[in-house]
Amino acid sequence: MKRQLIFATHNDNKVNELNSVVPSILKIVSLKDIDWTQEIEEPFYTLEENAKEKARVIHEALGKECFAEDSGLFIDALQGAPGVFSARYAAKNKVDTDNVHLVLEQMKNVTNRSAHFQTVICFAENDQYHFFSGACKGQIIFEKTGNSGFGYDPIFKPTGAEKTFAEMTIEGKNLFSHRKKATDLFIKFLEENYGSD
Ligand code: ITT
Repeated sequence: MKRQLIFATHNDNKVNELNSVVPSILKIVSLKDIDWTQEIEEPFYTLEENAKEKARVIHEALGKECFAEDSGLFIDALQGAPGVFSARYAAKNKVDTDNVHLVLEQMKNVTNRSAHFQTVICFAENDQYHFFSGACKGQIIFEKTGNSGFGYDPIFKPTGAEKTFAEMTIEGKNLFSHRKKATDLFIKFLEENYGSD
């Protein structure tokens, strides 16, 4: 029988990326799948605390194990911005294209293009919280390139790649991705603590 795990997210792209990585024994159930429409506040200044908050709200409300993740793009020349505020960098409502345009505008005359994505997954079970982290280094390019993915994918080229994340398939992105690295550690933890079946 499949093991069901709630992923406390409203972001379908994150769910698709997770589903491309998790073993078939796991069934990922998103907030949409359980008809949880309320937005969960992310009031903190670190990915860890916000990931924990999303996992905690659902864990306490439903009394079931679940996980959440918080991610961000950290740009060296912008002192780590947009960072933990990546989803709402340009304005309060989350619009990916506005965020991307603001970054491109701020980076217009900047020569240091170094940046990294970071993901922190928080897994909540029996009122305990476990954390798994992954990062991906790369460069911010000058123009949006590619139509796949989400968020800042069209302006981020990972180190060692010829393409932006938005020019890659999910499998291609997984060769570099922050989210894939964090998810691998999470899966390893589940296998070590619960077995692989
Ligand atoms: P949930 O909180 O519901 O999980 P969200 O989209 O609000 O979904 P975050 O709070 O973690 O997610 O915000 C992270 C933002 O950072 C996200 O909206 C994207 O703009 C960006 N981001 C995160 N991971 C990314 C990735 O792999 N590629 C491109 N952009 C990414």
